[in-house]
Amino acid sequence: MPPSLLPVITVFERSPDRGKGLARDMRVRWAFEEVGQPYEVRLVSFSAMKEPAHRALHPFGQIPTYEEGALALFESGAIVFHIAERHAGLLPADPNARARAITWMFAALNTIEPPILDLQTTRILERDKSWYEQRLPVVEDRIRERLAELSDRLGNADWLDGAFSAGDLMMVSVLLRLKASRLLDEYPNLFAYVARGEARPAYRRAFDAQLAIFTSQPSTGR
Ligand code: GTB
Repeated sequence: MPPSLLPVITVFERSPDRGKGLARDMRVRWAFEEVGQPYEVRLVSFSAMKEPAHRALHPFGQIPTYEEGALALFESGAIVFHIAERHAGLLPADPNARARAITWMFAALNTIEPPILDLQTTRILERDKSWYEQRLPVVEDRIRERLAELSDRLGNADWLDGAFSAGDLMMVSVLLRLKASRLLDEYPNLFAYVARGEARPAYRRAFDAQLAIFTSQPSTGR
């Protein structure tokens, strides 16, 4: 096949979340949709992800990756940042406001996402441990601490720093993982913030595109 003229991202051939939009290609799709950049997807299986051809793109054998011409990127944060830098719409023109929006991207990935991932790891991998019931509330309280701080900062604002930016895109993407846990419900302004993100037409288009992959596949009986 000739190389694509459009950016190409890799996504799960069969996402374990069954189309709930929780895999990290979702934030990249959303960024493309916000800036109006068409893109293509290449589906990869779990086994193909660990093959040398995919590892040449992604050293850790994961999705998403991004390819455009001679450029290959991995890490959803770096990919969203790249898209936001190359197109108008996700980062403010004012240098200070731009730096603050980028700061929120880092805050989402480095400060808010880690305790949320910790909760998921605990729930999935540690459920059978004797100390699971003691550990779970500790992990949840660590998340609550961060959510309370974020909630205080957001206050009554629609977005974290003025107009919607890549910082909000990343923060909403990270918080969405909490939807199933009900932790988000404890912070009504954060709950509404996430709902505002999900209501954006660009988010809806991205969500529908990833869901279409799941619904177009024959049922595996899972
Ligand atoms: N830091 C990297 C980034 O931000 O891009 C992390 C990339 C990553 O964890 N990718 C995951 C992956 O490829 C998919 S998103 N995993 C396969 C592997 O490591 O072998 C993580 C994910 C997986 C499943 C669900 N789910 O089922 O809900 C949600 C999110």
